[in-house]
Amino acid sequence: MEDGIIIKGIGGFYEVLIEGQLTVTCRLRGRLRLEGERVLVGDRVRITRSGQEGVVEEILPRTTHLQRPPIANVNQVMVVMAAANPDPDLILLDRILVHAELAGLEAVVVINKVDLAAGPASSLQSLYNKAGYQTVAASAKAKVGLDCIRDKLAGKLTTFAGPSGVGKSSLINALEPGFSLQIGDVSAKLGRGRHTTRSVSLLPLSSGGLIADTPGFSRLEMVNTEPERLQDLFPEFTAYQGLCQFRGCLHRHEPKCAVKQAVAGNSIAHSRYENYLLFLSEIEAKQPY
Ligand SMILES: Nc1nc2c(ncn2[C@@H]2O[C@H](COP(=O)(O)OP(=O)(O)O)[C@@H](O)[C@H]2O)c(=O)[nH]1
Ligand SMILES: [Mg+2]
Ligand SMILES: [Zn+2]
Repeated sequence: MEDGIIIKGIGGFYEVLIEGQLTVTCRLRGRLRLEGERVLVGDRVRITRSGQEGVVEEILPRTTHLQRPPIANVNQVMVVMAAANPDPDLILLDRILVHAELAGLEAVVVINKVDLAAGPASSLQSLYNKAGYQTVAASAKAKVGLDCIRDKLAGKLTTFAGPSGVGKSSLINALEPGFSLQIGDVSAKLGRGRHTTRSVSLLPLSSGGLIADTPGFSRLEMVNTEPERLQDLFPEFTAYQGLCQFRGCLHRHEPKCAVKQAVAGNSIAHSRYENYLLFLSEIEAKQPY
């Protein structure tokens, strides 16, 4: 038997990548079909094969399971914002990062279109470096930062996220000759129907790593978590854990709050703190009492 990873599924057939380069078209062993086992793109599987055709004998345990789009074993998200055109949406960026933290994914913040606005790109980079995230300044157009992105993709299964128009498809296309994701306004070019029926597949990079060809976290409601746990999803807050006067401090109106002091002293970015307060109120509004 050989180990592989499912990169595409169409009508009962699965494309399985083995050794990172060879693709084998597989059916499911009847037993798996009967058990109604749902196979996802990203699943690690054990196959038997003759030549280019094979049979999936076993689905290995999943480490993660992304719901929308459905992908197994994603371990990283690249959150893309543009330095300009469109202007960066820090509320959405922080919201995606909170989802990534809760899902246990590594996150990389990519600031694309650095060719349009180098200054704003570098301020965003330092803001997110300070918050504890890896960042890349990139330009799909000027071919900047692509080696750095390839390095961070190697050995991982990555989903891209971010608003439309920031250059996600352009960046993915620029990474590898042969990739050809649609650039520009997809809903205008294809119409809604066709866009929504498309299934997700994984693109293997010759430099190593797999990329989901549709953005992860497509509908972002605030995560379901306890108000007290939201602070754990802001990595730069953890240094102040236990330093506030009140045990169970939510860092809002409480006096002698170490987090608020850190914000006043610019050790925590104001925008990150403001977004923390926003998400906290959203989570509280969802509580059943
Ligand atoms: N100036 C500039 N424009 C870019 C860059 N990357 C993408 N674009 C343009 O931004 C628009 C949206 O790109 P697209 O890849 O479709 O964005 P997506 O919606 O995030 O997938 C297109 O017109 C691209 O040509 C870049 O690095 N610099
Ligand atoms: Mg796109
Ligand atoms: Zn506090």
